[in-house]
Amino acid sequence: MTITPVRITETPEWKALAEHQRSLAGRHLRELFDADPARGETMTVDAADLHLDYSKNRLTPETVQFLVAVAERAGLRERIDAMFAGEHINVTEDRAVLHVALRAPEGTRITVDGHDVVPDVHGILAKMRDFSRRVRSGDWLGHTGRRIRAVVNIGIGGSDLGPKMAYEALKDRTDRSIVFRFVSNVDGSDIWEATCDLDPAETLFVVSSKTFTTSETIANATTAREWLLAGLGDPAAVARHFVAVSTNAEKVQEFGIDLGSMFGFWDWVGGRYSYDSAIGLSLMIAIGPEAFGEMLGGFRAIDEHFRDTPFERNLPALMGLIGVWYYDLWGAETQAVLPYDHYLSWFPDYLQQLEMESNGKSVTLSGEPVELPTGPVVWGTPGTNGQHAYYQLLHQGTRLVPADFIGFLRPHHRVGAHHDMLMANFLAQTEALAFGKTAEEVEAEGVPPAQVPHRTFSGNHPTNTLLAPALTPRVLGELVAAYEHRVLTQGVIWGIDSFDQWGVELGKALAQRIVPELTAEAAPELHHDSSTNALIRRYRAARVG
Ligand code: G6Q
Repeated sequence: MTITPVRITETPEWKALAEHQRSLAGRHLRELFDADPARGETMTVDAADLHLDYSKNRLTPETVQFLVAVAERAGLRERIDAMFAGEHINVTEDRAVLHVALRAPEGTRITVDGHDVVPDVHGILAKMRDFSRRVRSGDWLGHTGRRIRAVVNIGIGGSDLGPKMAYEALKDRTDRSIVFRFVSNVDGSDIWEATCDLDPAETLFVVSSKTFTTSETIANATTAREWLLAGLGDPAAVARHFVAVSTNAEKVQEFGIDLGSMFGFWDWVGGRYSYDSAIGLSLMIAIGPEAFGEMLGGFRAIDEHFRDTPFERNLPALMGLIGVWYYDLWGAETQAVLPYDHYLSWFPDYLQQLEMESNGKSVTLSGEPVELPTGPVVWGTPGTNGQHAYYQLLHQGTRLVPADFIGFLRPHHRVGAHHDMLMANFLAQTEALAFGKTAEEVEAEGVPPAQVPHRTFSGNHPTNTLLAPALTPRVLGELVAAYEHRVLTQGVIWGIDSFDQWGVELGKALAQRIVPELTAEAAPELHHDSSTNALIRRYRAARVG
């Protein structure tokens, strides 16, 4: 498929948006709220269980019209339709992009190159459900007849961050009689820590790798197999203690895992868009098939909202467009994501990959340099910890940092008054960021004049507030889908391929070349730059062989 991206900055829609931005540049959020006291109620949008309040942003209803015009001009509607139709919108890899098919209900028809993929999706889901139930109920036993008490997911990048984030997010729904661990790093400390207190007779490894060639994952899986065999002593044990999630049956078999224990998926699922595929197998074992199904329902609700709702009221599209507004017209370089739920501690890391690997691109679909700054640096940690660490910069620093605040009406646990305190902080922060505290207000408090500048808060710091009833499996699915579609929205405006990741290749290739240079008996001839050569020599001199 050839997609010729629109040179968006040359369009009248973009020029009108830029002109409009100049007219708003000097206006403070205080003025915008004074001018329209209802904006806190009107500048909101609901999608399934998600409520987005975008009123504390440097924009007016007119801004939304300008942004929507840009989205339409960039072809967002057509690209959404092409994605749902299974067209090869991942142009550089010539692949369909169909994570939406992973949550399509049975009976829907979504074709890729003429083949309906929905029955395949449901076939694998049924196999996952059956296996998860067997492990959870104790029907699936280890080689020596013992129950499985530990599940270790081995994967990296998209085959790790999604299941790990979702496992943490839904921890209160997990089966506490089984320990879950996630190993990704090729640093041996990771697999060591994950296995050092486990009993091989009760441990199940889920090797998750789309390609089954990723060196970190294969190294960790090989070490795990050695650990298992050292403990159980019988190669036949692998069949009860290893399952694979992959698209590469040949490599899975080569590793020694029976195809009956392989859970497949497809090349039209990108790694960072894959945890609702079989890559979520360890998550399904943890939370159970019913909760996993609820989560898929949440994804689906936002997919349908994104596909069917006009952009003015389309939550993921608006989030995407508001991001473009700040990164490209106000010079913001980062995006903070600040969840006020302890269980979402891995959510910013997960989004980091989703957004930065997808939209960290500098050429367009047709290979031209991009016209605008693309994906921001995404970062964050759960509140309120951040408040006592880096929020100082958000309140009084010199940088513009748009922030998404994510909160929930109901807590997981009734632990004293904690939830009220948490949510009071959540609400106070966006209020303080938007409205600040003027020098006059500070003076009126009797603060000595020399201290007034230090204790003044300029305000005018933009935030989105995302509120949902509670962090349930369904709501997690909704949240993730909203961010997935935010990414597509921005990628379309920038005219880039949000679904490839060529940027990770160079480092991988160089590492392959360097491994033998570190391990060779005789000092190898080195042909790197002088810095890399010297560092290799230093490592070799101290290497523990
Ligand atoms: C994600 C990327 C990348 C990938 C890992 C693991 O979109 O493609 O993070 O998920 O490199 O790849 P495998 O699943 O093939 O091991």
